[in-house]
Amino acid sequence: MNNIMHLERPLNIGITCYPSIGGSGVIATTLGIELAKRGHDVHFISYERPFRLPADAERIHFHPVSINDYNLFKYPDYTLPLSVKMAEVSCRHQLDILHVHYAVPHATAAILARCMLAPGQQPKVVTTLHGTDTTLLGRDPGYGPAIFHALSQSDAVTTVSKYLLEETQTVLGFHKPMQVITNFFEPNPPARSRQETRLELGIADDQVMLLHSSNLRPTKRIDLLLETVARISPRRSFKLVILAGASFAPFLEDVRRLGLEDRLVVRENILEIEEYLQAADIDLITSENESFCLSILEAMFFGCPSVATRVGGIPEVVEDGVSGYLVPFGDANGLARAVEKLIQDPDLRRRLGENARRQAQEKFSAAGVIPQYEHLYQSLVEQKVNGKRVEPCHAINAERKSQVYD
Ligand code: GMT
Repeated sequence: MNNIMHLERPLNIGITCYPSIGGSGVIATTLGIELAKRGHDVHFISYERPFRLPADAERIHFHPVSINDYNLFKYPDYTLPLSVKMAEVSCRHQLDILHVHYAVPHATAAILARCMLAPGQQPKVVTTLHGTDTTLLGRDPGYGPAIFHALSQSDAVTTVSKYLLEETQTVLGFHKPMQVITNFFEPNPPARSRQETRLELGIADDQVMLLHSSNLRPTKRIDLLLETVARISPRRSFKLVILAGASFAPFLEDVRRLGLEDRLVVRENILEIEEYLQAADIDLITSENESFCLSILEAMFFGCPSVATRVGGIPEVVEDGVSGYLVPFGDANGLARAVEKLIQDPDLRRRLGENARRQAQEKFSAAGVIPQYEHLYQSLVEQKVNGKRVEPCHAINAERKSQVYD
């Protein structure tokens, strides 16, 4: 047990996130791993084990939520079994904090779970907003009011960028205090060398490796990515490696239409991203919107400058002209020219890459960000001890403990 700064005792922390490939799940998983390293007990509650969660880490526990597909339900329900599991885990493991990542449906389930518990058993609920839970679902009349309610009932709300905090105020009209705690990254040492990875990818010594890493969702605008790459010359000077968190098949027709077959290498569902990050020369992101863009940060840690669209929270991560280049969204020519500039000038690439690495370490390292969450948890636990809030509860209480199972 080490490193627990300013905390009187290690905490019992529940974390719920999407276990599939995506930035919010990656952040939640890394946060849990880092908290466990610092001596806290961390309980992940989700329908599957998060994909980057190690099987054997000390003080990390996983509680699966099982979902029954009853005939009466046209659509299987996840929110209720999730809330029951959250309440059970809270009760059995005396959770101090239930930290949910991505509001829908996790924040609503957490509020419901808290209501099922007796006052002394209720964990403090922390909701971290990641992006489309505000920017997309927050605008949907079928979700907006439920998100607003869950945020209002949370004991603390954090956002991953200043941009997302302001969007949450604008889109949801939510004006209670929120705190920006940015995303962070903690790279693992790559298991093989840069040369070995480039060899595997078929990238020649005199070729520049462009990297795009994402879950390929519509907001990532893979159409603009391919349009951009088709405009880069000379063609032989580069290859684009796509680390795809979903099937790339829907984009193959575009690849053929643009004649990019020999410029592209795609790898799907890669877990050891560090091997690829260290081999990359330029990160290329063409998103229509991002609240932060974790994949840019991951590349920055490996001294890789970015060319990206100037949208959402990206300018809080990339400093234009210092650690990369930002281009207005939709401008495929502008994006291609910025990439060409970096391809042609290895010294510039190195300089911007070093700035990127330095800024990533200074602003977005786990060592700097995790204590911000710990301080938040601690202030909430102190409130709990001082008994500031009392809520009705009861469905899951000490008498029902015998029914609790994991
Ligand atoms: O909102 C999403 O599309 C899901 C989410 C994810 O899990 O990939 O992405 C968001 O959260 C990331 C982690 O905080 C941010 O780095 C991404 O910018 C953000 N995506 C959007 O806002 C579109």
